[in-house]
Amino acid sequence: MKNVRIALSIFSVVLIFTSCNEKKLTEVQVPLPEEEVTTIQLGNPADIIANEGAFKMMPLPYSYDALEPYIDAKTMETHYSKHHLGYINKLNEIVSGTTLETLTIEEILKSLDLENKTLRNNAGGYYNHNLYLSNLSSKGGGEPTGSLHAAIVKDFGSFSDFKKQLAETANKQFGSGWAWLVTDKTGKLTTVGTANQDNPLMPNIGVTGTPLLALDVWEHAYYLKYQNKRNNYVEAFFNVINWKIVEKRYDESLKKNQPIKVQ
Ligand code: MN3
Repeated sequence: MKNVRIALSIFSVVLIFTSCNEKKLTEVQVPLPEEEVTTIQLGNPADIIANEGAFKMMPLPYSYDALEPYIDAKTMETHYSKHHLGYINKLNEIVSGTTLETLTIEEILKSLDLENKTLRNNAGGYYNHNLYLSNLSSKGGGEPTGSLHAAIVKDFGSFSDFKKQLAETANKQFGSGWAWLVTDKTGKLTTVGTANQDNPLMPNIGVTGTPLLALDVWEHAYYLKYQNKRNNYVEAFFNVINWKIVEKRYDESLKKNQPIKVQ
């Protein structure tokens, strides 16, 4: 028993000694996990070149991130450098060595045989994206001026009624397609929708007119940022419309058709 007591005493002394010699703990800051890196490496639109052929890439008149926050940079990059490039390359393949090579894209579309599905999709895709991409600007939005504004008020009632109508056309387009502002030969404006890569220049698709403004409602145009909320993308689109270009297109169409003067 005595031995046990001695052993316990020695043990206690050792414990006290050990605890006295323990290094004093100091409080340290545990670093928080680093914030997720959100910087995306973007390419340069000027590096995107179509394969040799009759049709070339339209230079993008702004950077991929210019339309943020309304249209995100990654969507713009994929749209221009993958989808648009794909349509041009296929179109060049189709027209290569044929009489179509010498025609403008508008001439190809106006004389299109709808049964020629590959040409229909790729000629449409090329033309539609040129119009859509050139319709946009970081300094866009607001309302048009001049004869286009007067025509919008005359034909829709007001700019806000026009906006509502184009948004409705875009939102009700089932599946992939486009919403358009078009003018007829008299200068009258309407909005129309088309499926897939069809457009109002194609014969016998049920809508006609000279396209002035194109709104891409394929999922690839908005899904990364807006997922299923197409209406939010459509609403955002109005903030980046380059009305100067649309006005110019409208005035040119008036001259070409010598229409009734729009008051
Ligand atoms: Mn598209």
